Amino acid sequence: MTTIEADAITRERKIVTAIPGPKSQAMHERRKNAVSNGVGAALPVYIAAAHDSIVVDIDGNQFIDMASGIGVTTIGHTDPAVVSAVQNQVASFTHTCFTVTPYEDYVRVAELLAAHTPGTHAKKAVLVNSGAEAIENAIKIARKYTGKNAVGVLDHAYHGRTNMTMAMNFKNSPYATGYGSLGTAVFRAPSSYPYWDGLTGEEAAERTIWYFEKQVGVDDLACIFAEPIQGEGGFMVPADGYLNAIQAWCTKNNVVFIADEVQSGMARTGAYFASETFGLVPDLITTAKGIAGGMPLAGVVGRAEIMDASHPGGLGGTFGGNPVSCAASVAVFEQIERENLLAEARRVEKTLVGGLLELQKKYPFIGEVRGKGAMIAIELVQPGTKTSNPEAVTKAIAYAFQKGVLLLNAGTNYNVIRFLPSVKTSDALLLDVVSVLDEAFATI
Ligand code: PLZ
Repeated sequence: MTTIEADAITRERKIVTAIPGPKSQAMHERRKNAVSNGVGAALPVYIAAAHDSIVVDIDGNQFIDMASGIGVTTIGHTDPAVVSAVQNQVASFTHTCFTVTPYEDYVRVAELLAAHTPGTHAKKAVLVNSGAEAIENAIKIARKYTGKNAVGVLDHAYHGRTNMTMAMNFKNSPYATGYGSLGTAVFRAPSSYPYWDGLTGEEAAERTIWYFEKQVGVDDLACIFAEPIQGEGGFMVPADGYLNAIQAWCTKNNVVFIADEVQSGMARTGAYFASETFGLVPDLITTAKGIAGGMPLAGVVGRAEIMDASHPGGLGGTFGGNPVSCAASVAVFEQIERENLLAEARRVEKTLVGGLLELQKKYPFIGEVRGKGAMIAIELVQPGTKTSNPEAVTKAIAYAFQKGVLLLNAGTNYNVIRFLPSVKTSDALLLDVVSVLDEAFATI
């Protein structure tokens, strides 16, 4: 293994070999003999080190990271406070299982989640290992509380790859194809996609509610999941009032309103949770990704009476709320306050959206620039239409990769380029990314 110290990494992209370089190519060959073909490889350069917004591969190439491991390293790679919290905790103890012999940092993370999610009501939390596991638990919690079974989800949603969450994703392919029978009692309704449907929030909510009323009915519907800003679906910001109307309908009908903030949460959108930016107070929030600075941690947090409907022993697991992950998470919360990172996310939005709107004037295939904070996307279309242009997305991402920028696609039609930088990415690096995209688009 190559070791590179964080302070040896300069704040720039730097390409010194072909991409992927010879060492990465050799590693990829080795991988093919050892790692399941089912595991994807979007940008196959093998990583040696990372700091802030720069990732270094084993060939010595430096990339500006607009992916952040799919929106995880929100406060930057190897943040010194996170590194030292993890190092101290590893040296102290790494595991006891919280349901056997507990420890303070699990409790501290639950307190911090309660304090930083919308609403002043009493809240409680459970910690688990992954976003999908948080969703699975939120379903159990909502079913137990309401005594009802059905789960409502929205078009373009992504909730995970476990048995139940596979059934909740909008796209069957690639997530569920051939994997057998899916979790049951999942019902799907159209969402709010202003660029496509042109509906007001009120109109879109009326349509969503009509679907749930007709397909399920409030007597059977336990909960509705909504990503406040959809992640894999393409960063659609719903029309004003849409989510609020759904939430109000849920409250009236004893349906648990669950905000899946796995991708949109933890300072990403300029608030701790994106729900806050819409004036939403979800009954439950599922959280993961950015919550622990890259350490695996996820959770469900919400109304105490809903969380407490579960009997002792009904929730939990061996690794849930691992002490090292919890120590990292406490450090992330502290860094957000200390370094004023909610404001930094809003700065990222200003710089990135400003740059992308300039590109939109030049390139007629940029249909829409959208998002909040450091969760920004552009939807690419055939000029003069709203027809998806996945070829342009693929080309631009491949070009940027060659030049030292890591970008991910999104969108049901793979029609979106998304930007998920660390909120601490400098304006200079963000504008450099925009200039690389400018070059990329010029070739299309
Ligand atoms: N809910 C809203 O964004 C994870 C993974 C996509 P896990 N999305 C990124 C991929 O290609 O693997 C996600 C999400 C939302 C749930 C999940 C699932 O979280 O931690 O990946 O299980």
